[in-house]
Amino acid sequence: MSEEVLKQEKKPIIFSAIQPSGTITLGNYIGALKNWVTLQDDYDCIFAVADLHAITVRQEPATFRRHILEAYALLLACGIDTEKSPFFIQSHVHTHAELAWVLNCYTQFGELSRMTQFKDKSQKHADNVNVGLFAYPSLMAADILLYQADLVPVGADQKQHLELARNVAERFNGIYGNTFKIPDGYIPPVGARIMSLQDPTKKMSKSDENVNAWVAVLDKPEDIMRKFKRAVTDSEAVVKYGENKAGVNNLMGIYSAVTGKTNDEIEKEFEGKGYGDFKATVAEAVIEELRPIRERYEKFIADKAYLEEQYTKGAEFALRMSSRTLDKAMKKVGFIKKPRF
Ligand code: ATP
Ligand code: LTN
Repeated sequence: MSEEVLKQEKKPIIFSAIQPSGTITLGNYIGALKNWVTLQDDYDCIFAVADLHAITVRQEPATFRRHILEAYALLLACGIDTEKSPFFIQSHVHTHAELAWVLNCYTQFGELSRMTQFKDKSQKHADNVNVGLFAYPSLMAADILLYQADLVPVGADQKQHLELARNVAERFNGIYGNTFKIPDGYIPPVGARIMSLQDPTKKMSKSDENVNAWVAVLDKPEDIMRKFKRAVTDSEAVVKYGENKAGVNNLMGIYSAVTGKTNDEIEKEFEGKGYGDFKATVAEAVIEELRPIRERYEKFIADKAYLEEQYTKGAEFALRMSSRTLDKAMKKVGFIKKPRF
């Protein structure tokens, strides 16, 4: 998509990003990626691999490098179409780190201290509670505000960060006049919070040390089947959405997200059937959804030249578009116009 097209059509702008943290789970896929793919038709979407965010926890360099490229290839395999949606690697576009610094100076210590992800992660990584982990939401705000995004599709766990981005943008606009578009969140109606298969009161997370708790997009079919068969449910043996049925609700949510069936339809389909049948059918549906993604992934990851061509094209676009916002914001603060070299 060229900038000219972007200007002419004036569709609302969507920005989203995902961290290259190794495994991309079914939770990430249903909560975020699957929506990105469908939104591409109706919006002007811009996507990124948020590698700068990932160094808030310690990364081993060779593994990190591999994970960034794998995340890029996997997102292409999920259906990001670079003809429609610029797709880049965050660290390739220096405006992100620059605007993040400026926004840091308009973000209060108190408001960052209230971020639940910061509280959780600083407990999990008590030996490395670094300033980056604390300031992570300002970088995320910069990502979004640089592209004047109208909508930001994310899972429910990112809602608080999005709220902070809105507050900081409003504060900046309040001081200097209209500079940033105030973005809205787009939290999917189904699947915003896919839960652990082993403890359905917790979100599905790849950092869970129990590998049966999560399904990775690239898991082999037999592993997916095994994990679903072991999924924790309840002793009622009725496939019905309801209170105290977190395990069944979660499986219904997953099934609904991949098949498009409603809860009523799912309850009818499994009337009189046990959980064994139900779990196997959900697993089959997930396997079929993920099969073509795995196949496309294998093709992309083997073609480093193609990946480089795509992320270079994405970064060129992103730099041009984001520079306009960065220059505008810096001018308002009072910086002297950057010389051209
Ligand atoms: P971790 O659990 O290790 O902290 P994560 O799996 O949440 O990491 P992120 O990169 O933070 O990974 O999330 C990527 C996207 O996936 C975000 O938009 C997030 O909201 C969404 N997401 C993550 N987990 C889930 C889940 N269990 N259900 C729905 N969406 C999710
Ligand atoms: N913080 C997000 C990833 C992320 C993001 C963003 C999402 C980085 N920048 C901008 C939406 C918009 C996460 O951990 N899921």
